[in-house]
Amino acid sequence: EVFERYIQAGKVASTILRKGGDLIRPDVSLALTAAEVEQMVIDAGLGVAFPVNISLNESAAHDTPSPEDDRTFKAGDMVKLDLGVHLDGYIADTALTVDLGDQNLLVEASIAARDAAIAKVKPGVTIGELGTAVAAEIGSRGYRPIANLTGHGLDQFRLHMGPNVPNVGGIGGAVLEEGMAIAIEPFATTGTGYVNDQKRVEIFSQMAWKPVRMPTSRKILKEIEPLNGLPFARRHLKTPKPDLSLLRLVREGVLHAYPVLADVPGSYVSQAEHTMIVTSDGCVVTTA
Ligand code: MET
Repeated sequence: EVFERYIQAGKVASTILRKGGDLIRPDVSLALTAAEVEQMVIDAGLGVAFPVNISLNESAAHDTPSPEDDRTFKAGDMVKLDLGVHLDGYIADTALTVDLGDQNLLVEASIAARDAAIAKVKPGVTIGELGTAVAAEIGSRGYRPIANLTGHGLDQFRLHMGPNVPNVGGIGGAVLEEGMAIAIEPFATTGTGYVNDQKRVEIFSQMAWKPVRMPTSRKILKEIEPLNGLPFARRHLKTPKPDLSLLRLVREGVLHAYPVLADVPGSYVSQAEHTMIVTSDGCVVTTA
């Protein structure tokens, strides 16, 4: 049953996210952390729904180690760990922030915002009400919510779909319905409240299925076929020298690129995320 699979994916994701968070210490390698976290998912017999995102400081999301990554965590870093686990395509998407400095209030702001929004979830509630709750919690603590990042609906093998759950007020529209799977993920920042696409791109997903010519491109598409459109990382590819083909496939509209998303240099961003299923009188948080 679908509901049971969401619950099972959520349980595994929650346990592994906590263990992953415990690995994050100064001098620990990001590449090793990503590999260990993803291996825990595989060892649990579930699927990695997207490359584990490890985003530092002003980076909010979509960073993951490159194939030749040599970064280590440093004292003072604000580390977002964002994990996706799936069972037969039913996804649990959950994130926490580890503060290796002394900005715990920033970490608490995104947690409080997430939990305030979750408390409002039930059929008939508009996404605008959730955004208002998020913005109030973060704003009252003296930080800004990131306005151009949102939570999202989920479906089988679909990580992002409607409704989008805003992190700011004043965006009305869509209404929650019983049975929807949604991820709520507020980001709190000391920066501008907007993220920009960075040059670095590590994560891609297939968005169109059409024939391509170049042998390397064909190899890449063959390799990612089992993912059914879920995102993958450059470091996951076995195809040699994939970078030119990746660029070309993005240009041809076959792949979607997810550039690293960052607020201004020197700022700090925190994130907290749970996945939930809307029930008749509220919701069940699968990743609690
Ligand atoms: N969980 C993050 C998101 O929903 C990372 C996905 S990988 C592109 O965007």
